[in-house]
Amino acid sequence: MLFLVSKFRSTLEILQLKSESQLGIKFRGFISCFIVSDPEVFPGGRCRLLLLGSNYCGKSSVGNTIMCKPDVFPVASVSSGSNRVNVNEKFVVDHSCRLTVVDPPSPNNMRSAYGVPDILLDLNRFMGVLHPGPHAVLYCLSSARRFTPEDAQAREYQQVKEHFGEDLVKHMIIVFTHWDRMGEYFPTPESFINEIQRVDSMKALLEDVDGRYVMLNNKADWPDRIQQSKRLVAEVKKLVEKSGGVFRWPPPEPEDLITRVFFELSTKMGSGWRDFISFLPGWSSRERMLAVIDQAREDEKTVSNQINACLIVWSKECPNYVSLRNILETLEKCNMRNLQMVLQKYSV
Ligand SMILES: Nc1nc2c(ncn2[C@@H]2O[C@H](COP(=O)(O)OP(=O)(O)OP(=O)(O)O)[C@@H](O)[C@H]2O)c(=O)[nH]1
Ligand SMILES: [Mg+2]
Repeated sequence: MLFLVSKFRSTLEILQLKSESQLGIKFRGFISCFIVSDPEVFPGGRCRLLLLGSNYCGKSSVGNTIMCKPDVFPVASVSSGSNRVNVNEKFVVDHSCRLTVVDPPSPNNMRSAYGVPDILLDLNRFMGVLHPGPHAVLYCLSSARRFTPEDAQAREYQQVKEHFGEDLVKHMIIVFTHWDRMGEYFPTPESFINEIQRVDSMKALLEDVDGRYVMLNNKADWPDRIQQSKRLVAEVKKLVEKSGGVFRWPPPEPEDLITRVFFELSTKMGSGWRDFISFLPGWSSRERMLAVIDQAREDEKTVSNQINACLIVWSKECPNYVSLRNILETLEKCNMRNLQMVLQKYSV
């Protein structure tokens, strides 16, 4: 019976999965959904993880280990690295929860693939999949590479940190891959950690994350990899308990700014406002969005008040989508150039 209930709930959740257009992204990976159970493990029985790290350090392999399954994420070959963001969501029996994992290419690969000036710009679009934010950011480092201050791994870590801000490290666990290769040189993980801490950048990195790290051997046999995965997810759980939440990205806007922006929108927007409300990202379903508009039209006499009422419901229901950037993008979609220009002054 319990099984059926969870299956039914999961089906509803599948129906509620936001469409591509709502998320404003194109999945290049694939999403598969299974049954949700044991909501005690993570709130809602879901755990969202973001993999980050340098080119070819083992991110996708870590993704497979966490999912307890081969080929969930494509592992790079010597000649071809990944240059696209892969997303996978599935119920993992071994963890009794549904895992959503985003596996992007390294910042350097993204730059060459997309040619964007901001190397991490593209990743921002994918953060919506992890809404309302990842429970943990698994920063992967290959333990088999040299650790020097000039090393690309240390440099890219700094870039990522600068991009996402200090809050990121509070939700970060360092995952050292290729532990099978280092085992013969270091009898214990601690001895390895002691050694790499002699490099200042590594010492600083481990201090940043409050000493949270795990060693992974992605070449082990599957029973072993499943055990490693369980240890990793247990670390994530500990982190969530300690940090008390998720890493919110984009960071919430200051409340007064949003109040002023809402005021501008509701007083200056005329016809076409319903399109604008419908294009705002984050609505759980089209039906829900239409119901909010209908309710506002019933309750409020003026268009200005109707817009304001919808915006308030939106900000309550979709707090992680409330950003000036999302509002400007929605105005762009609705061809509301004048209002876009009015609001540009807030995006200093
Ligand atoms: N020996 C060993 N090899 C590993 C381990 N983890 C990953 N590899 C190998 O390292 C190579 C790169 O692994 P990927 O998982 O594709 O690395 P990636 O970071 O996703 O690569 P990009 O997406 O191209 O940046 C592959 O040949 C893997 O088989 C590990 O723990 N031990
Ligand atoms: Mg990869």
